[in-house]
Amino acid sequence: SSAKLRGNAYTQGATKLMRDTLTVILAGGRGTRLESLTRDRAKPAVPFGGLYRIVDFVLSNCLNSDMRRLLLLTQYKAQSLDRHINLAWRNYFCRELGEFIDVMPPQQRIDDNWYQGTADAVYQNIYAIENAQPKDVVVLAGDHIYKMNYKPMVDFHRKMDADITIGALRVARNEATQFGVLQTDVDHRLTGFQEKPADPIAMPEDPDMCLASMGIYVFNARFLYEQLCDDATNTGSDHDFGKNIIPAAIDDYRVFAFPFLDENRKRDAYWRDVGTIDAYYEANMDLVGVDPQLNLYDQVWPIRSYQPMLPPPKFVFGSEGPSSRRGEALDSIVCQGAIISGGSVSRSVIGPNVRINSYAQVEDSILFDGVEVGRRCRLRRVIIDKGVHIPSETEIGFDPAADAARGFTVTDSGIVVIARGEQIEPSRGR
Ligand code: ADQ
Ligand code: ADP
Repeated sequence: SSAKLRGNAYTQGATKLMRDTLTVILAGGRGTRLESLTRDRAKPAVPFGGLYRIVDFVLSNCLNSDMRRLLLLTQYKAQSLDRHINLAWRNYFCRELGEFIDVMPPQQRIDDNWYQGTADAVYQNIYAIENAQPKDVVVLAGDHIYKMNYKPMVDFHRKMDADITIGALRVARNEATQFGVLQTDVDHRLTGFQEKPADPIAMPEDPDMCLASMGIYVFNARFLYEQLCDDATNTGSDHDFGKNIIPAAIDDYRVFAFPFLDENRKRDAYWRDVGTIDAYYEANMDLVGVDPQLNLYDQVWPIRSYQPMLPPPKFVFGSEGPSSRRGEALDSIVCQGAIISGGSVSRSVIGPNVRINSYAQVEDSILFDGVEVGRRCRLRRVIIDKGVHIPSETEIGFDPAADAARGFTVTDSGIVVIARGEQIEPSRGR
C-alpha cells in the first residue's frame, strides 16, 4: 500500500545509528504527588497542555529522532494510557518494517512480583529486549516534558565507547535534592554520582548549580544484560538504576554524562519532571506566554497526540447578545469543541469540549476535557479534572482555607485541584 511505501522510504531515510537501538520507556511510576490527577490514571496519561498527554512528549521525541522500536513499560492504572497509545501512536509504526510500539504490562514471567525499581522493570522484559538484538538500549522516562533529539546522545555514547551514558542538565542546587547528581571530568566521564542527595555537590564553575541526571540513559546492550542479571540476584538491591546500577558502575565501567543543551547552545534546554502539582501547573503555564521556551508551534519538532473530530473552538457574546459580556480568551490555549460564551478567560489552558458561561472569569487555570463553568463563577489558579461541572456563582482559588474545607486539594503555593467526579455544591460567592 502507499502507506507502506511511505513508511519504507522513511525507514530507509532513518539513520542506521537509530535502527541499531531499542528504546524502553518507563511509564509505570505511580505519580502519587500529582494527587487526584493520578487517582484513576497513570502519570504519563495525565492530560497536559489541553490536548496532549504527558507521554506524548517523549514519544514525539522518539519519532522525531527516528527511533521506531519502542517498548513502553506500564504498571499502574494503565487503561487510559494503553488506549491513548492505540489511538494516537500505533499507526506511526509499521511492523513489516521492523518498527513497533509495544505496551508491556508486568510480565510476571521471571517471578511473581510486579515491577520493583526501574532496573527490575527493564529486567522483566529482558527477553523482548534481547529479541530485538539492539546494539544499544535507550531508556527514557514517560513523564518528562521536553523536546530532545536523542541522536546526538546515542552518537556521543558510541564515540566515547561508553557502557552507560546519562542525559544531564544543570539545575539549581536547592532543587537538586530531587535528582541524581553527577560529577564529571573534562571528558564528561563520571567521577561521582549521588541519588537524591540531601546536600548536593555543586558544579565546580558555579556554586549555585548542580549537574543533574534526567533519568534517561543509553546502555551498551551486552553490558545492560550483564548488569541486570547481576542485580536481579542481589537481594540487598532496590533494583533501581539511580539507586543501584549507576553508582555501582562508575569505578569499573565507562559511564559518561551527555549534556543536554538548547539547540543553539546558548542557554539550558527546557526540561521538566512534572512530578508535583506545582511543577505540573507551572509547566502548563509555561505554554501560554507570548514566547514560551517550549514551543508547540514548531513544525520542525512536532508534538503529536490524538485528536478526536471536534468542531472548532467558538467565542460568542453571552445569551443577551452584544449588549452582554464578550466571550474571550487571552494568553490562553483553547482546544477544539470549547465554547466561551460571554465569559472571560486569561492565562489558562482550556481543554476540549469545555464550556465557559456568561460573566464567568477564569484566570491562571487548567481545565480538562468537558469541564463546564457556570455563570458568574470566578476561578483562579485551579486545575479541574475531566467533566467536572462548576455550578453558577462558585468561587474557587480565592480563599485557600475555604477551598480545603470543601475537600479540594490545595498546594502550599495555593493551587487548587478538583478531582474527577467531584460534585460541587452551588455557593453564593459574593
Ligand atoms: P525518579 O524520577 O525519582 O528519579 P523513579 O521514580 O524511579 O525515579 O522513576 C523513573 C521513571 O520510571 C519514571 O518515569 C517512572 O514513572 C518510571 N517508573 C518507576 N518505577 C517504574 C516501574 N516499576 N515500572 C515502570 N516504570 C517505572 C530518576 C533517577 C534520578 C533522576 C530523575 C530525573 O533515578 O537520578 O535525576 O529520574 O527525573
Ligand atoms: P482518562 O481520564 O485518563 O482519559 P479514563 O476516562 O479512561 O481516563 O479513566 C481512567 C480510568 O479510571 C479508567 O480505568 C476508568 O474506568 C477509571 N475511572 C474513571 N472514572 C472513575 C471514577 N469516578 N472512579 C473510579 N474509576 C474511574
